[in-house]
Amino acid sequence: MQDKILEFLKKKEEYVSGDHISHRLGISRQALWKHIQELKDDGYDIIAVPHLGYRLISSPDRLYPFEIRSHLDTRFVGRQIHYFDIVSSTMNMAMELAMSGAPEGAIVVAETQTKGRGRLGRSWVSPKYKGIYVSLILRPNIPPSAAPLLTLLAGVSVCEAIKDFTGLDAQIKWPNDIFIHNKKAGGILTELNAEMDATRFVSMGIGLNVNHDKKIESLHATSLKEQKREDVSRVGLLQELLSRIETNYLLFCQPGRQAGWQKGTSVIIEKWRNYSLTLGKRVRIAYQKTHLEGEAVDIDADGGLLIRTDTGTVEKVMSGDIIHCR
Ligand code: BT5
Repeated sequence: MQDKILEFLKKKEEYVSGDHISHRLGISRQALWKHIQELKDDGYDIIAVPHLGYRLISSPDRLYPFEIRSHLDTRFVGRQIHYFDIVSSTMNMAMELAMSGAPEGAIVVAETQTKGRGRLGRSWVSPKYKGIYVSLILRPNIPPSAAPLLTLLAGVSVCEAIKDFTGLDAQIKWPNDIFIHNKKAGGILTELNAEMDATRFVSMGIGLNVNHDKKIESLHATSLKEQKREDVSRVGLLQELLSRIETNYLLFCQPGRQAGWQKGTSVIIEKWRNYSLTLGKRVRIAYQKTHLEGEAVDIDADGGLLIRTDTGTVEKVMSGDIIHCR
């Protein structure tokens, strides 16, 4: 009901009569008044003037499902939204929901996380109302070995959304870091639930520093606000991101086609190369007890990074942390 009331109030920048709203929504004026109080408690600045009605002065920057849904142009991504003011990690929630049958495209979004996580048990700093912390449930028809490609897909989608929505140039440090001007602004965590050769579901987690204004703990990090020198609408950016993910996912999976994902891969990889901060750089990587150093020359069809070492051999790494040497 609150979303319907907001629709009325957002349509006009003037007073809307309470009679009109309650009549159109088929509720009593008292019930309308109660809903308006709830909206005010949620941070909406609404004024009420006798004989004139209600007027929306401003909306809070909150990731409320009805805010995300309004103007969302996707078919299935973000159509089911699980919203939390506070959560341990959106990844845990997404895993639970996926296990109990949540549909493809469902998202878990939170205003803050107490145990936001990165790879290998590392933590993700998630200050309240400042960032985007979201996990998406996907059920792609791909073998588990193709899952790293979804991390690339998420990276491309994040860069596209940032460019479109803010004009900023974001880049991807292989495999999962989003950088702006050589500082980390976001990260991607892909977790999957799979059998031997079939993927049951994937939880695609994305953390983005949006309106952080102070130094982000002691990290070498940045935020979109710091780069843009103004606040960025988290709702608007998230809508753009969900839309980009859906478009890229449909390109990647090409539903209905046998092994369609193999054809879609090249499109995603081509896009990824354009956003790469890593390719062409000299890199060092610790990977399964081996240390490799060389030039990052390309990524291959399954998302692995190809490194040409000083002896001229090309080695492929599938995961790990890389250091850009220069
Ligand atoms: C990542 O891991 O970069 C993936 C982060 C994914 C976070 C999202 S938020 C929504 C969803 N729910 C979750 O619980 N997680 C996902 P990794 O490459 O392992 O990098 C982790 C490292 O990044 C940490 O060890 C810190 O050094 C650094 N870091 C932590 N928080 C940061 C932040 N807010 N901004 C920049 N760097 C950060």
